[in-house]
Amino acid sequence: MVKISASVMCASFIELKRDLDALRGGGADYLHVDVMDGHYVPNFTLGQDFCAALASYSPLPLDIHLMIENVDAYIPQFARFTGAVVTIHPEVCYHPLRSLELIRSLGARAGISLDPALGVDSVRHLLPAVDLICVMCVNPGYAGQVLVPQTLGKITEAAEAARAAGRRIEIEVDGNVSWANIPRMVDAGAEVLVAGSSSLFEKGGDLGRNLDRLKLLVRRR
Ligand code: S6P
Ligand code: MG
Repeated sequence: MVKISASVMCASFIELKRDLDALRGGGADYLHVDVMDGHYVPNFTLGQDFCAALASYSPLPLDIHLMIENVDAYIPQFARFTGAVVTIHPEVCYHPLRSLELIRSLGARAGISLDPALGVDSVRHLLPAVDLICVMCVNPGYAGQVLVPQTLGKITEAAEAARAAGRRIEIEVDGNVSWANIPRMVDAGAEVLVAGSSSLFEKGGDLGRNLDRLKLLVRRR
């Protein structure tokens, strides 16, 4: 069953409770939290206090996407949330294996994210320490971008690498997960969809209705 990870940076910050209630009521699987530091990516977003507020209100597990430098210094502040998966960008870590082990040692699941420029081969040796591969279909930093088409093939490659590793590794896609792109992404092997401004939180749409539509769309695949 394909899971929905709702991208909280695309929710209404003013009406956040309303949106969190709709996501819970509608059966979203994760809350995707983008953490950006203005260095690794040219933008700032959500942080550890925001995650703590989410965790204190919503029972949905956090899917924390760290787009930051100096990640080891911050992992303990994010890996402490019950049921969380914490995802890093390996190209910004000196020793990604150590960072992944740190995440797991603190009780969270460990994820690696593949920037559009990063190939699946470059992370193959990390897979024994990985629980989720996040294939980014846009350059990290902003919501509302257009799919980089050559990333679609990487979803299939990542799914094959996960199978070859012989362990349960979830395949997530992040970036321009739109109504039009979802079928291709799921067919390519996506198991977790990060749903943001191009589907679940589309402008003028109703969150509850969009969540129903999303669930129907993935159930049909
Ligand atoms: C991008 C970030 C994503 C966005 C998501 C938004 O750096 O990692 O998680 O929040 O992609 O979705 P959309 O549909 O606007 O691309
Ligand atoms: Mg993200």
